Amino acid sequence: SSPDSDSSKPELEKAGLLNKTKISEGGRKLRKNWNQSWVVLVGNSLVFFKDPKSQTPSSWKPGNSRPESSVDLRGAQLEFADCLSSKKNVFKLRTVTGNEFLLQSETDSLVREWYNTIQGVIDRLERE
Ligand code: I3P
Repeated sequence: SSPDSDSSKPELEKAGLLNKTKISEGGRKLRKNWNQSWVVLVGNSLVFFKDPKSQTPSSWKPGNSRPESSVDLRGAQLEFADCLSSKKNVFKLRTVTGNEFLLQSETDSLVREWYNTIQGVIDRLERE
């Protein structure tokens, strides 16, 4: 292992439940399909898992659950986007590849925390 193996170990920044829908794929608009997602911010990525509560108790165990998808935050853009939904507390995440996601929760403070934490990672990656 390298001397800097500590700094190369992805850091878990945040994890929790958010409502999520993908609205574009490579710049092409998609039909919304809101679902609750278990969201994990680790290293340079935002990783989405299916909502554990929507699965049978035996099928979901931490660590043996495969991500549904994963987003590289390098060069990504965030903006609050209440105008893009009838829901409140919505923000949009756009990747360099032109994929766009809306993320939302009924809890204002939780959404602000997620927004700020993700923006912090985007800013860190820009400085690297
Ligand atoms: C969509 C669904 C979404 C809604 C979307 C509707 O209808 O109601 O929840 O987005 O609004 O088109 P359908 O189920 O028939 O696809 P919001 O909840 O974010 O408002 P939109 O078309 O104005 O984006």
